[in-house]
Amino acid sequence: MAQSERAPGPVQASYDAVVVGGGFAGLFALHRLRGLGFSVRLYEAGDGIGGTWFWNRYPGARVDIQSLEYSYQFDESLQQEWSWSERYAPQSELLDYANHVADRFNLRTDIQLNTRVKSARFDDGADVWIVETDKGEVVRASFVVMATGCLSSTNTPKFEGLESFKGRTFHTGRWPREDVDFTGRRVGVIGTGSSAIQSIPLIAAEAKHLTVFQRTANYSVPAHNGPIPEDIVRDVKSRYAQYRADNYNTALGADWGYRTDTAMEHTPEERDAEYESRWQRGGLSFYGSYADILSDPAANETAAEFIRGKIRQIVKDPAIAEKLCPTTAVGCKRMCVDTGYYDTYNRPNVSLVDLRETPIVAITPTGVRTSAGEHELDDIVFATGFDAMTGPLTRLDIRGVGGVSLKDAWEEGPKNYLGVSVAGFPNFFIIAGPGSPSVLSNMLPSIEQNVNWIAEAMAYLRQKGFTRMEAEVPAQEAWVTHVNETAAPTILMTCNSWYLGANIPGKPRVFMPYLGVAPYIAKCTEVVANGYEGFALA
Ligand code: NA7
Repeated sequence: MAQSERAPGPVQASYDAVVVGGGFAGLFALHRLRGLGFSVRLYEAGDGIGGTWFWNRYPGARVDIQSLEYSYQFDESLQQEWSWSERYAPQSELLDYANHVADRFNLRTDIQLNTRVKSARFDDGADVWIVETDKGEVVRASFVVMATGCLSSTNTPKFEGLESFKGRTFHTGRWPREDVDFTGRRVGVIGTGSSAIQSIPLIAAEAKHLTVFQRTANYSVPAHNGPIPEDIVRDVKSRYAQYRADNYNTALGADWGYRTDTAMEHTPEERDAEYESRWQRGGLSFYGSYADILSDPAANETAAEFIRGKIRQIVKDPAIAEKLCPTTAVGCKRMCVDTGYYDTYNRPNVSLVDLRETPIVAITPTGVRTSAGEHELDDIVFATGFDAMTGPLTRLDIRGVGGVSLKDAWEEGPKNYLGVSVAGFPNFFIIAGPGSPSVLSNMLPSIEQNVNWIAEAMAYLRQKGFTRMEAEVPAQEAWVTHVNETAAPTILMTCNSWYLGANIPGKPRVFMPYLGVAPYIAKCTEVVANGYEGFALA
């Protein structure tokens, strides 16, 4: 019998909710649901909590949103008392923060580490889920809450000869816990997304030689990272609740000083002055520069050309600078935030291979062979990203009404209502799922909004004596259409991004996140005000 058809063993425990994943989403879901009196079991595959910040330990890994914003807001004393050492906290500090939160709110008693949820099947007669783990445990839960993250299913392209390589290999998203020493080694980094852009300067500083294999050049803006000035900390903390509320009321959910005027109503000099101020400010505030930056290709091109100008100034070899200049629209792929990325190409021990000119033919026992020849390497770092958004969900065997698997239901792309609920999968909720702002926003506040919404829905069901809640098909279809129609007129549709699933061969090309934090929250609020409009409650 195929594994997916095998009946799970006897049920060993029952909970109100099983939460899958112990990153920031899972931790808050556990806390919030427990606070409402629900019994909860949280399963985490890793041997520690922290999710993204547990797995992504590569050199230079840090958040690309300011830490004062990329942090929980649910507890005023937590946000007042915690202090960040840097404007963009490094991975280790984010992991410390996750562990601090787990201890502070006594979460560990309900967290089971080293346990991967394998399958979840809905028992239609009883309105419960039967959840099975890789440790052979079988538990019953009224609700399943997926906190599996957007970028947790790593992607290692199936290069010919991959297994034959005799040196060390790493994936940025599964970095070893112990320090990796690149001293004296010839290292290859494949990929130039955010993980590569953060790690390349540090690997280059250590390695004998670094070869970067670039398929698509990316836009990166300097982080200008460092300690957060005391007056800024004091100011934000003096009005934290309002600051958070103001950010929720924006398009992308972060404090990026959004202008409401358009780029094209200004002269080139005025635009460049604006972009220069964003460049000096650092980080992703570039997104806020003009209202039409993501919608008008001509406006977008002015920002693109500004950044290309910076690359040409920083990188001394004009041929290398040209290869590093992106040709896609700014923001079509998430912009990167770096410390010394472009300048790294001025080092004598760094070379750049443009895979558009000379594609990878194979990985060999001793390196990477492109159409131009062999690059001998001791180590290969795959900074090749993730099967984003849907991968972490569809790789589990999740079966709803009638035994239909989520993988099959989403064969043509993710379909859900508000990002949180899937028709045919009652009492099954997704945090930061496709169809929600998630990766097109500041993840942590978006996670908190989703968790609060789900927790309140569960409390509502309990209060009303309902045992079942699921998205109705027409509401789901309308939402999927709306998500796509919102992205359609923007530049977000114009490149091969992971937002579109285009980085994974064979994945349907569907725009997954929802563009617009403020309208999303308004819609979620409206749905509740109308008695969970679009949901079937029974
Ligand atoms: P990304 O942003 O998905 O970057 C992956 C990189 O790997 C990107 O440059 C890809 O090029 C490259 N890639 C993927 N497959 C291949 C193959 N087959 N050959 C050559 N190059 C390849 O992942 P990251 O981990 O850097 O960042 C993920 C997010 O984390 C980021 O957006 C931030 O939100 C934080 P491509 O662009 O597809 O041509």
